[in-house]
Amino acid sequence: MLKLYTAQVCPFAHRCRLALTFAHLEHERVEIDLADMPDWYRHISPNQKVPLLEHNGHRIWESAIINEYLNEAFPDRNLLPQDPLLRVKFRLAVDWAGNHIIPTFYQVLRNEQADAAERMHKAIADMPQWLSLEGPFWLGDQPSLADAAIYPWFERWVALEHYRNFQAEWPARVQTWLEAMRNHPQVQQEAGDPKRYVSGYARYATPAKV
Ligand SMILES: N[C@@H](CCC(=O)N[C@@H](CS)C(=O)NCC(=O)O)C(=O)O
Repeated sequence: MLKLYTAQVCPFAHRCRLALTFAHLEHERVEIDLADMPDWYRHISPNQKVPLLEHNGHRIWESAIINEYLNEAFPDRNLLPQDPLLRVKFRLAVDWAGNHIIPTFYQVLRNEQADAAERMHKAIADMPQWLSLEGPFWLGDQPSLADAAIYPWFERWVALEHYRNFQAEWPARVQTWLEAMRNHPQVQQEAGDPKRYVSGYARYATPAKV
């Protein structure tokens, strides 16, 4: 039995929701209120965060580790291609996004570093070299853990547009990827409400005055 503790607003939890859905894995979901995290959840969550996966009585946390576990525990679900070089491409892309797109997303949102927007424009311009040439998905013609790991921040881009008027100039290959993702039925199944992303990020974008 698989159970995912998740929160709709959380991009890290979104990674695991996408992986479970891409893999067609039957599971239960428990929505955790991050604004008022229940004590019972604090007791079971080793890092006090979502996502958390339970599988046959075992607990697994950290989104990237959960998705790696799903890939290894259910190898027939093709979450990653077999080709070792495509797996390298997956790891390099996730590493790159983790160093460039993801931290910069929050820096732009919080408006806390003068050069963050400029660095984000550069990361977007660099992005095509990390995607497969053929596409339309990150590693080829099927969505994989690479898409699951990186797309959640792009679905939340509306928050950067709303709070910072950040207008990205997507290179053609990135535009193709975004459209393929937005139109994919399983991605749509997991899609959040843009208005909820905007309201959910208000506390990051407009910190309380002290
Ligand atoms: N490195 C963690 C990050 C998870 C994370 O930061 N989750 C946030 C929500 S997006 C959280 O649960 N924060 C706890 C809180 O808001 O109290 C992962 O990849 O799973």
